[in-house]
Amino acid sequence: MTRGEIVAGCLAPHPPHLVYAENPPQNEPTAEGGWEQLRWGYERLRDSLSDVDYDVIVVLSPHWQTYVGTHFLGLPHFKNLSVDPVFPNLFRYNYDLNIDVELSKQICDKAEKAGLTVKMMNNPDFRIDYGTITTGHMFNPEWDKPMVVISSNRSSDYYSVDVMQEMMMELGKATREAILASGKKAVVLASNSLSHRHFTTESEVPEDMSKEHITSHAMHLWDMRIIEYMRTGQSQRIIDEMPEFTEQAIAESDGGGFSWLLSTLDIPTYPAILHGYGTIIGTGNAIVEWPVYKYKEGEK
Ligand code: 2X7
Ligand code: FE2
Repeated sequence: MTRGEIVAGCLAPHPPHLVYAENPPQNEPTAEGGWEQLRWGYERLRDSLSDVDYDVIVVLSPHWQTYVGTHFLGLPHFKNLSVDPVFPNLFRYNYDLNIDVELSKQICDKAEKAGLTVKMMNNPDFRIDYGTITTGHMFNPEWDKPMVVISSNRSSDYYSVDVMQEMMMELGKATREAILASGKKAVVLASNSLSHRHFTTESEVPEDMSKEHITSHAMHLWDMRIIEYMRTGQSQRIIDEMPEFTEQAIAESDGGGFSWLLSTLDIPTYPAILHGYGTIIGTGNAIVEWPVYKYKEGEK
């Protein structure tokens, strides 16, 4: 069997506002646009990968929160209505999602062998979280590729960011090994914002962009620092500073996706492509691609 490959890795944030502003037929509420900088960023990401061949999308979402180990969606098909618990006025999305159960199981088994606590999620009525769906929609609005969906084990809440990161580095290695052994080509997505301090009230018109800005200068400085590391191939510095970043910027990296992503990519030293940056209710969001396909990962 030919060796599998990770063809690209991306930071692909999931504020439901992005889907709301796109007005797709699957979402019930309608908007007058908004958050264009980020939506154009997703357009550039999709365009950048349009000629890259891959079989499966692997995503880790911080809004599927599991406290005992890491879980994997384990049935071939999920179809239902997903409502954002905080923004039901913006996100009521009818999803129809296919899972690559074979690869999910292979990653789950590798992670278990590495000593992590894992579980396949086989409840057909399980409601898929809005993080998975928003990232899934913005990355691939056609929904024409199967996915592997990985939960966020809340070890940063239960222990600390350092413990979370150690576990996510192991999960990243297991994910990578399973993909290479599978013979499949995968894109890996960490679904998370950067700085995550948000406003506590919503403006009357949610898409009123005159109200949108970062919550504080400190959050801006952290976001720019991390973006600069990504753009200059300094992933190890991100890993080293992750505990401080996560705590001081209240960053959504607390869910583990960012550490997991860098680990699946073997801590890349080449520059990532920044496709867009913008704020959503004050949080910082970057759409970033690590173009592994340019570096012939499969031949390593
Ligand atoms: O889940 C989110 C988020 N991460 C950032 C901003 C707004 C809403 O939802
Ligand atoms: Fe979020």
